[in-house]
Amino acid sequence: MRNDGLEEISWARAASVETPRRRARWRHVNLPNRYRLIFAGPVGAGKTTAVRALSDIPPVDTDVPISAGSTEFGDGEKTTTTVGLDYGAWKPTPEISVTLIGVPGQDRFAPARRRSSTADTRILLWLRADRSSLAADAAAWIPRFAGDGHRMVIAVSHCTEETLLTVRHVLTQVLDRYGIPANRVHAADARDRDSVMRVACAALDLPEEES
Ligand SMILES: Nc1nc2c(ncn2[C@@H]2O[C@H](COP(=O)(O)OP(=O)(O)OP(=O)(O)O)[C@@H](O)[C@H]2O)c(=O)[nH]1
Ligand SMILES: [Mg+2]
Repeated sequence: MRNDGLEEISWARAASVETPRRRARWRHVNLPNRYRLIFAGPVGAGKTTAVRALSDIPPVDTDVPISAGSTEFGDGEKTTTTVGLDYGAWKPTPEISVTLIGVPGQDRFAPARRRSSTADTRILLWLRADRSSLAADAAAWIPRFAGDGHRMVIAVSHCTEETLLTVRHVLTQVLDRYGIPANRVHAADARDRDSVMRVACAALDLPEEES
């Protein structure tokens, strides 16, 4: 139960049962119907790809060819990098609008990153399971959202469900440091809409009373 006496109900659960009574309950608890979902994380983690996969509209991106060639970031498939913001929009239900904002991974484009602590903001931190810098990347990025750890879900690309336990183990120390539960870390393929939707729903479904 919420401490204000209202029954806690997640929008995801409410949306999955499309009955008028459930919708009335969703309105009753007055959850936000507009969200901003920030896609953050290191270069090549999959932020731009994920925004493209999830957006209902043709997304706006600010990608440019990687000047030194994709091998600069150890990924033969990646030929561009984001210098400004990615921008998309997603409506998980008719009542809810989510603005999707991808930020640049490269530090030299850091001025384009946004910090926000508004109640309607959720953060999807993208990491890569196949990077030896996995824990260091998490340690570098989580504090950039200091005070917003409760609004964050971690999506790990290049990660199978089988390797997820190993990834959570590798991240244990840094997660503990910032009080982020291990079950907030999910495997996700940024190229796959359903996969991105699952982690986006997990982020929107974080308990309201913590926000
Ligand atoms: N094999 C595999 N490839 C993936 C997966 N997720 C993303 N990718 C690929 O990884 C690359 C990610 O590139 P981007 O989406 O540009 O990465 P970004 O995080 O926006 O990078 P910057 O904008 O440079 O910070 C793309 O080539 C994707 O196709 C995954 O789960 N498995
Ligand atoms: Mg990008």
